[in-house]
Amino acid sequence: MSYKWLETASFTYPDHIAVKYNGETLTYQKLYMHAHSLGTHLQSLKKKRVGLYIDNSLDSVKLIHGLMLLGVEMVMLNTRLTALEMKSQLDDVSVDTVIATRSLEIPNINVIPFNEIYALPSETFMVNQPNPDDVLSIMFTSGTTGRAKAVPQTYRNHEASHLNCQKHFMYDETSSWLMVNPVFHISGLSILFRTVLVGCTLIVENKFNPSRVWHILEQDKVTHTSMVPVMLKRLMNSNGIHYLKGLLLGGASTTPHLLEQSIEKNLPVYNSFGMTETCSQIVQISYQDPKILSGAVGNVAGYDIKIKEKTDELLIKGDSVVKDYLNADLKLEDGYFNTGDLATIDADGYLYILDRRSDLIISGGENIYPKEIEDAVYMMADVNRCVVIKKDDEEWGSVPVLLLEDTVDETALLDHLSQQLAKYKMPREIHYVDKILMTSTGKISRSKNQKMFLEQ
Ligand code: S0N
Ligand code: MG
Ligand code: MG
Ligand code: MG
Repeated sequence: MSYKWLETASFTYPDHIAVKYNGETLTYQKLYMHAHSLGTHLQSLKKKRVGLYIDNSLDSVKLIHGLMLLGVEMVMLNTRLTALEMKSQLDDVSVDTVIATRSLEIPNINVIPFNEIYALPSETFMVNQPNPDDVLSIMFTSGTTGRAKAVPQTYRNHEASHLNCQKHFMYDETSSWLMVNPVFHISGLSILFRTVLVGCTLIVENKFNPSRVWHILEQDKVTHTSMVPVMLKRLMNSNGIHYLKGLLLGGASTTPHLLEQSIEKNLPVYNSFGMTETCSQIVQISYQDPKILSGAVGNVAGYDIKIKEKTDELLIKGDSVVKDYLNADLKLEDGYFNTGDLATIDADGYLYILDRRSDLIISGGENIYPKEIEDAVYMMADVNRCVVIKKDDEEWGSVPVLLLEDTVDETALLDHLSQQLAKYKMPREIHYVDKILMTSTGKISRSKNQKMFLEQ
């Protein structure tokens, strides 16, 4: 089995449209030529680990394929992060070079603007022949400690994830898949790989504008797409014609109401569960299965998925599951990856996520770990005790709220936090409390404070 995915597609389907962006299209043959040409100018990066600061665009698709021809490990940066957050991630995986499709400045990082690549000296080269366990992409997912964990996703992981997805979500060389999720998340990047692996069309969109999305769905006769619930919710506020065979929903929990509403609009929604560590969805459930409305995210028959006794934590094993983190230990339990999420499996094998891990806030599909915010707050000299909890939010699902014992200069605090944290991580509310509640062992208790906040 060859892992030269673009080369294979360009031989098998040279004239198929590989990618469409903003009215521009490239066939697989042309995409290969573009990727190869970029590769000739990027010889100095061969087999290296390089950061990518890219938006959803044609250039980004060419670039990713070009770097794959060179065997580069791509560190995907979330473009919403601050320069400080990116710098700490890059340092953690020893990266000093970033290619950017838009302007970027990070201290002590060599930034190569995409547009300047063609001016670099060019050399012919042998296209890389990847091994299954070579790392293809690295994504960060925040951890309990507040420090983001680097997740190395291999060729085998991505391929296994695609094969699993295809079984349920039936796409083939005639399909066209609209990518509205950021390419730096696995929700987006997985689509880039799924489409090249079957030789179908990838349609790229950079902003989630509902009326524009409806327009593309109709005009390009899109057959497949992926969304997080906040996107689908926005889509519900307008109408349009579509030819969709599947709309893959994931990244955050959803409500029966949104599912019902979408199904009423004839949208073929598949709810799913997946993570960065599982290289996207691992289980999914079709709109045609009545259990979708009861909150099931899939059936575990045929999967190595189980629930840990006593703790109810969801354990997963499989070829799409990554083996370790680059900067932390991934604890395998009996060969299973412990997701930390609480789940249950019913008598018919349907999986329900009861609660995401208690310290995780998912806002519009972006993961936020309270510890990251608390660490940033503690950098202010006049804060002795604080805790970040979550609050339900009509628009984003949930958002962070900061509880403080001490009175602080809020303007200074917010100014400081905005240097440290991406905008979506900024506390939406700040509350002063008499006492931040502690555990019996004298640590700040997130759950007790969460409960107190809800009851007040
Ligand atoms: C929902 C999105 C598109 C919202 O962004 P939008 O509308 O572009 O906002 P902006 O115009 O840029 O900014 C407006 C204001 O809103 C703030 N903001 C933006 N995003 C958020 C947010 N998420 N939370 C809170 N605030 C946000 C901005 O800061 C700005 O503020 P002001 O006005 O003050 O300047 C965008 O958030 C988005 O793209 N979200 C989705 C991200 C995503 O894809 N997450 C999934 C991650 N999970 C996984 O990848 C694993 C699961 C998975 O693989 C999967 C997931 C979904 C579907 C399929 C799969 C699969 O298995 O394949
Ligand atoms: Mg993440
Ligand atoms: Mg945006
Ligand atoms: Mg490790």
